Amino acid sequence: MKLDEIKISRSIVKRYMEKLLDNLDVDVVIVGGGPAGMVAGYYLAKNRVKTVLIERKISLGGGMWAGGIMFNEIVVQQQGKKILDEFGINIQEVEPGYFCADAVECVSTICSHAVKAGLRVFNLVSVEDVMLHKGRVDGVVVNWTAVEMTSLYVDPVCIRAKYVIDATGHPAEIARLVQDKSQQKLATDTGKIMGERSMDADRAESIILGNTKEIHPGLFVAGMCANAVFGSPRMGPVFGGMLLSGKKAAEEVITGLSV
Ligand code: 48F
Repeated sequence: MKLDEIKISRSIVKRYMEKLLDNLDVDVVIVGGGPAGMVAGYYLAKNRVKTVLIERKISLGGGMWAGGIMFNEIVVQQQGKKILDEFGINIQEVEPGYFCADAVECVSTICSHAVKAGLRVFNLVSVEDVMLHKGRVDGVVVNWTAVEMTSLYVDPVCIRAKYVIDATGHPAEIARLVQDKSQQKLATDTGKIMGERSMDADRAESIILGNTKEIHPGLFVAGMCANAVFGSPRMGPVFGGMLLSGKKAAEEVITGLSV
């Protein structure tokens, strides 16, 4: 068969448009494809929840690719290990209770499982705003990352969702939009983003699941974003909390969808 460039182009445009049209009104939008977002997406999709993940960059994985100081190994504790085991990721116990895994294997395997479970990913797309109706976050406003990078004034499009999960990591971008742009109160002690605190890996990991919750009607926080919003410490390249937080966010959203 002789290849026709126009048929190649038509195939891509047709498939992408079908995906986009089919995912403009969904159950859940996850913003950010780091470890927390990918794991949340996996458990939601596995439970047949119609879920879209929006990632600004070309590839999913966020900070996980880089391990610690670009040494591409991550550490998890016993609890986090259970999630890596579920994905069949190779693990080595380097110190008693400290399990190491190859960061590239982690990202590629979790991403693959999530997509095969049915998670729909739109990469190279950024969330620049939320939809807010009657005091509830009920969707996101998206644009091409290339538009964001060039600062061209191009109007966005919207995706409606019953729940949005902010998994944008340290900057807590979606919570910040809700606080600053929409002047909404968040479910923290101060009603505002309390800010990330300095490194305390043990406390950060022990507190993150408690911080993984709905902080405004319709908006959950997961991963490092959850600690940043609640004024909790960072934990560096130990990733158990990220995985467990993603799983907990999915479980809480599923509970919310069923009531
Ligand atoms: O930063 P990131 O990996 O967040 P995470 O899942 O994991 C944090 C760890 O990597 C590490 C750590 C572990 O102990 O502290 O830092 O909480 O992934 C966040 C992703 O969100 C994307 C960003 O490109 C990254 O891949 N992102 C951020 N803002 C937006 C976004 C946005 N407005 N729209 C789309 N994607």
